[in-house]
Amino acid sequence: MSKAPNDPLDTYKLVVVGDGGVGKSALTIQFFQKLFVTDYDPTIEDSYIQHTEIDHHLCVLDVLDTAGQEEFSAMREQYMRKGDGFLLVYSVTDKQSFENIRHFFTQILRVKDRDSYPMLLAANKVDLVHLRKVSEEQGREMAAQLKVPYIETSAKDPPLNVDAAFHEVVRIIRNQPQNGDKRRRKWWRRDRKRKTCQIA
Ligand SMILES: Nc1nc2c(ncn2[C@@H]2O[C@H](COP(=O)(O)OP(=O)(O)OP(=O)(O)O)[C@@H](O)[C@H]2O)c(=O)[nH]1
Ligand SMILES: [Mg+2]
Repeated sequence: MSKAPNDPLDTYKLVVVGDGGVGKSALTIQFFQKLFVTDYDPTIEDSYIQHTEIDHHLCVLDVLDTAGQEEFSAMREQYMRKGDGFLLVYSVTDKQSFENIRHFFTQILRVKDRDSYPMLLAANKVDLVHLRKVSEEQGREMAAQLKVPYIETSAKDPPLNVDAAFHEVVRIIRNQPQNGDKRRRKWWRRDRKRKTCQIA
């Protein structure tokens, strides 16, 4: 979270990640423009910015909609560095996209050099009931293992939990401990200890 010099409002940089075709752009466009995009046009990188009121506090939401397609995966570390919080999106109709969530999760923690980071697991396309391959139970179990909240979404009209998903990530960012308490990844702590021992 940061404050621009002339902007008294908190700015939250959210990054939407997940495999290609899971609905990252559809969710983002539904959130910002209140419409459902039916066509699939693979994203390279799009960003959206808007003033939003969340829990009676006005803030600036700066959302980066990323490329899920493997050919753009080299850009991932760069955008991960910029994010204050992440929406990890998979499609309930695509088992592989669900399994790949772990890779995004692990990469974010590695790039941030942290044990945990503000993230939310979003199970998208729940309107496609007959095509569903990943159950709510499996989704919740994954979320529990990763220790992140779980939400079921649909970007299709009428949207389900789209605003709630973006707002929840902001809440997680707001509720995290202040800078001094942020925990570094364990290996880093071990590494530091080892260095200290060598010096002594
Ligand atoms: N039924 C249904 N279709 C959806 C939903 N979300 C997205 N779609 C459709 O799924 C397709 C892919 O959606 P996108 O939002 O473009 O996927 P993406 O994750 O942005 O894909 P990349 O940009 O390649 O990473 C489009 O045809 C969307 O209309 C949803 O919640 N329900
Ligand atoms: Mg997209």
